[in-house]
Amino acid sequence: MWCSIIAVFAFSATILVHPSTAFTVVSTTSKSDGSNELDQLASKIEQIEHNIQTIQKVSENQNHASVKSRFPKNCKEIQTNGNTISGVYTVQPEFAPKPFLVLCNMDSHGGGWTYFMNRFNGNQDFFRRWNDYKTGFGNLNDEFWLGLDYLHFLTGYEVNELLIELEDWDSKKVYARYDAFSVGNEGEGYIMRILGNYSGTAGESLSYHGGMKFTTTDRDNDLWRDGNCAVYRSAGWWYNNCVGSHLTGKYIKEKSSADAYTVMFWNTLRGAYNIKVAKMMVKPK
Ligand SMILES: [Ca+2]
Repeated sequence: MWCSIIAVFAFSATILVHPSTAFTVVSTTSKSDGSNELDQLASKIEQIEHNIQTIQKVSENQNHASVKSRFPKNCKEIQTNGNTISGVYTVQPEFAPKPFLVLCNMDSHGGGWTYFMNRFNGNQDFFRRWNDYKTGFGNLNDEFWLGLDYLHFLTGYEVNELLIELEDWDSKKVYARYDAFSVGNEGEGYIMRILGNYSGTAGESLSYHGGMKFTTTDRDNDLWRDGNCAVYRSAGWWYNNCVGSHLTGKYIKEKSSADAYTVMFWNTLRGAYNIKVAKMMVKPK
């Protein structure tokens, strides 16, 4: 207890030398001459907490001010700038700390879509842990998951639309479009905090996952009390209790009769049976 208070005080002393911020001075010397010592300590701690909050705000503002990127924010801006060829580009959303590569779809539904998942051949194993889903995996020229941090930077500060393109093993191609989509940050469990109205030909199979946090085998954020849906269904997803669609599910390279809810499926397309292609993309409204 005392050690921790002393440590906080030491931090406050560091804060006080910051030249550009006006903090209330907090003495680091302690007195032992009265019954109000605890009150004084409480008051000092309160002031220190205020100072810490102030410096965090200053730091945030400085970070935001410094993110003036020369890169487009997303594929829509790339398209607006005159690039109409689908492919890999560099983007930097407004609050992203650094630029990163994305795959842009400039052809479907007006173009300007930024992929965050592309699956069509089973080359990537999607049965992965939290950190892989956070940072991304795969290859932008092949199968990939862009990463939840990037998805948050793309959708967390302006509402996007979501486009899902699917194909089953009879070469039937369908799509699902949602007119609003936003994903929270890691501290929020990458919650799918907004999922708007559906339109399309695939049928509505995602709303069951709206409002859910992301779950992996090593991070159980689902609503299933007795277990972890990621362990049970062998992937990472915005599991509820557990699945209404499962586009990160196991890839089976042939038309299969398997019905184990572990495969890549979209319920209103082929029930819980495996499909061949799944692409997920976002674009600011
Ligand atoms: Ca659970």
